[in-house]
Amino acid sequence: MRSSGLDGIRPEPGQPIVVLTGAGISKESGLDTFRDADGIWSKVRIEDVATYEAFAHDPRRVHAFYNERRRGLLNPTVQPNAAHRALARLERDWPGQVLVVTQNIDDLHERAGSKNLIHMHGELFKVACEHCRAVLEWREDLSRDMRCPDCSRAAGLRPHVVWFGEMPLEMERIYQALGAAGLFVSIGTSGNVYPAAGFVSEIRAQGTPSIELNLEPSEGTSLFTRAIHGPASQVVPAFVDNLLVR
Ligand code: BV8
Repeated sequence: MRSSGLDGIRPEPGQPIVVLTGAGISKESGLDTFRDADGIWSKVRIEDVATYEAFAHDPRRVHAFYNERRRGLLNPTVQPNAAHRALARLERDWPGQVLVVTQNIDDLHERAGSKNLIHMHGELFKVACEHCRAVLEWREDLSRDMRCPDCSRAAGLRPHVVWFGEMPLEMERIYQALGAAGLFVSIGTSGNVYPAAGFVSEIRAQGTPSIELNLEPSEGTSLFTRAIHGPASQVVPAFVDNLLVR
């Protein structure tokens, strides 16, 4: 039976901490996860809305899928929760670097105050132009006929989101951070989607301690040194308090 505290895995002051987050950290802010019973993939198929082929085949349907999620994220009832805020506090108060690598495309980590942050699967409030490669802030609905503000060409704008089969962003920087980490923390992810789900195996192979903070055991839970299960808004602040106690 794994112990649930930090004894034996507490990083030394000055050691970097890498935190991976997934949809579960935003659930208590009112955003759906993907693989829970009522999750996004229970309502729509990945093949229909989250691949480049889907976009090429039916751009109107893919735009509608992301337009609906972008409007949902603009809803004023959707706010960062105590877990997002605890990670911003950890970055501010931990005597060493803290990097948050999120699979999420919402902006709740930024709004909670996290600065050292990588969106490896892209961002809902950004669009990319396939003609001029510009990546631009975007909060309205998007459609195929809209013109790129930079190059003025139409039929080239897409959500700045990494679809299945596309390379996640900033992988080199992520693997460098994992290689130097004194502790790896995984929060609110089911461990289904690669390469993110493979990070814990890299960490384990280099002998770095890891901890999973999740509502329930993830696919890869046995690979973690430690696991604490419960809602993120409760277990993450308690974890951060414990880390910062000295
Ligand atoms: C790529 C788009 C290659 C944006 C997403 C092995 C190696 C490499 C690739 C693969 C591989 N095996 C298979 C692949 C292909 C594929 C893949 O992993 N498929 C899976 C389904 C098997 N991977 C890819 O295609 C990736 N690309 O590898 O490219 C390549 C190589 C060279 C050159 C070019 C290409 C791209 C993956 C990214 C896809 N895009 N999103 C969007 O629409 O959002 S993935 C999607 O899943 C989201 O980003 C999401 O974040 C991510 C992971 O899901 P989770 O965040 O974990 O969410 P989930 O619902 O699953 O789980 C939520 C968890 O929270 C649960 O455990 C739940 O218990 C918990 N929870 C719930 N409530 C709470 C809670 N926890 C705490 N508190 C709560 N209150």
